Amino acid sequence: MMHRLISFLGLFTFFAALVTGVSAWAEPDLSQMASWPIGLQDPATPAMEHITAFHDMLLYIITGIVIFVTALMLYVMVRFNAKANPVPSTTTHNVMLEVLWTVVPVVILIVIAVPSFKLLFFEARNPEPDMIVRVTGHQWNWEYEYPDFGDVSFTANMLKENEIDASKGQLRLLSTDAPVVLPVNKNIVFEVRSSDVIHAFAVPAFGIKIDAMTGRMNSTWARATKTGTFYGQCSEICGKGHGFMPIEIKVVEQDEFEDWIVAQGGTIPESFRASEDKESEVLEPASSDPVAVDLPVPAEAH
Ligand SMILES: [Cu+2]
Repeated sequence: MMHRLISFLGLFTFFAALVTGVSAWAEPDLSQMASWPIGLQDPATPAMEHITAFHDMLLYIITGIVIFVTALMLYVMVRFNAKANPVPSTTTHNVMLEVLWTVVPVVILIVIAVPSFKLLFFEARNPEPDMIVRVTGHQWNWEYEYPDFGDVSFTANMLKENEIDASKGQLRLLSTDAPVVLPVNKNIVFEVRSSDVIHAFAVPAFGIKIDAMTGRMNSTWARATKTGTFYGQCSEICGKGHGFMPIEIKVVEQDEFEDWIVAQGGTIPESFRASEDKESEVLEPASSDPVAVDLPVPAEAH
């Protein structure tokens, strides 16, 4: 009896430690890149909110399928092994069963496909832009231009390890000497190109990843819904400096953004200043459940 109690206590302690350990492990701040996190980075745009919701829905579906198939297999192994069931059935057809195992997967695929395509179109069609940022990939840094704000352009290089100032929140391999500054709650279209080989402009918290090609321009869009610093990395193997051309984006309030543009020697067009009061097209998800959401289709850019 005592023996059993001790082993029960041991088991209990083990699981308690496991649960505590896992919850401590899951705790990293997902607003930034974190070591060994569980889950995706916190979304900073509607597109990433939809991606996260879609990912979570898929996780429920796949978990259900895994549990169901595992239970079926265990049942068959126990109930129909040679010892338990020495005389096997000779049944070869069962219409009901065959219809079911065709129809149920089709229904599951449709349930996945509908929100998947909605999300794909939502991301793929640029809304009416409030501003454009031209991004050019080079071996191995990123060049940024703000064509709507006069002559603002700069190249952002990764900070070397001895240049990192942790007190400013700078991060190794992610911080740059010239962060991209963007206004919050504005439709920003990124026009992405390359001057040499294929790179890819990717910012996980924005839910964007697009190839930077030579000889053509790709575009994607983001509407940051909160201020803060967000990081990305080149996501196409582009040579020996591939891991060392990070993207650092600071999202700030509009007046702070305008001050920054002026400090860079740029000018603020009247239309942009005016848009401060006027809400540009808001792309808010109506619900976190992608199946229930009727995603707004952004107006086509000219
Ligand atoms: Cu690259």
